[in-house]
Amino acid sequence: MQNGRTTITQFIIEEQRHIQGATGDFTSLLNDVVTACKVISNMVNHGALVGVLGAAGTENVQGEDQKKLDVISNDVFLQSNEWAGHLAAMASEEMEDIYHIPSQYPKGKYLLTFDPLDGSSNIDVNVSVGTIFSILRCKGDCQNPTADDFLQPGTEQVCAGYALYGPSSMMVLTTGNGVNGFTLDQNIGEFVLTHPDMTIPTETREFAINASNGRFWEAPVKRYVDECLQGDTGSRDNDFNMRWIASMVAEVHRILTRGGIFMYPIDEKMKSKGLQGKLRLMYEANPMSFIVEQAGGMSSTGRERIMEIAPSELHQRVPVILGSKTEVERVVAYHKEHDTDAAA
Ligand code: AHM
Ligand code: MG
Repeated sequence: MQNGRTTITQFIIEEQRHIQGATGDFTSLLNDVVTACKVISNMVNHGALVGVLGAAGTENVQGEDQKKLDVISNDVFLQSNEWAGHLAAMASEEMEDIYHIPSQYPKGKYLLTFDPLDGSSNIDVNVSVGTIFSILRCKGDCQNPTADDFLQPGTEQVCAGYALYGPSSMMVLTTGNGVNGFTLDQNIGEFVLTHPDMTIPTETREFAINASNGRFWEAPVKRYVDECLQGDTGSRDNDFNMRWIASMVAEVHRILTRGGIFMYPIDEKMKSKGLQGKLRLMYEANPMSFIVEQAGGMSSTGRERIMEIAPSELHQRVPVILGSKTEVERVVAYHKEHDTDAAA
């Protein structure tokens, strides 16, 4: 406790006490993840002062230009989590193959996937970015893990979380028992519980989508957005507000705070390139879906629950529609109607 406040360390240890047979392994792993996020937060905060802005001059496995901070954050995550003996392997947006634990360290029973710096197109313009992570159990040979060991549906996640590096740095976590938010107190270097039991309001009048892709959207998405834009002159009888930060962590955090819907749907342009979506299943869509569902929201591709997708590859992409339940249900219903009509 810090002056009557609960630190994230205390919170995690107290949660562990409710789990029969818990060894402290998971608690300790989560502490290392928290440390990595604190280091990244510190670098993001210092920005140009410590020379971390700008392009790295390299591309990641998705063919996207890497920022210096993408590469640095990835290294921080690897170094913070490789040594303690909790992990069998790691996988990241920034690495094509899984990361094997160096032979000098013991291996453990968990798998960690992460996007070390999501929304990194925002770094140089000083807009919020974040880290997303997901923890799975290694169910195969934990001494010799392969990429196949990671290919578990989102329903198997032990824990998911994100760190948001915004006006204040926050950590939001779920272990399947609700969602809790912590704010980094820079003075003591600890995340402190500030947002217990976060829940997403079921109704909302705010949507988030990159409207520049509008001409490529599928009919159900066009229909939903058109109705929002018509406001109180259309069938929704209500005016809607729109936001697009281009940083999924900030977008999801807003939805956890005041409701809303976030969409990065599949569109014709992606299909023509053979892509299944923009966002990645294992370290973006699944952890965010776990958090959103635990906060009473809903998450879907438009056609299926994201967390039930059986992954076929590490860097698989999926359409993402998540947020307040009634709105996501509406978009899913529009997809269903559209697909049924098309089949008929
Ligand atoms: P990144 O992981 O390469 O940063 O990309 C993911 C980000 C999401 O945070 C955000 O929702 C989306 O990409 C923004 O895409 P766009 O630039 O098309 O608006
Ligand atoms: Mg990302």
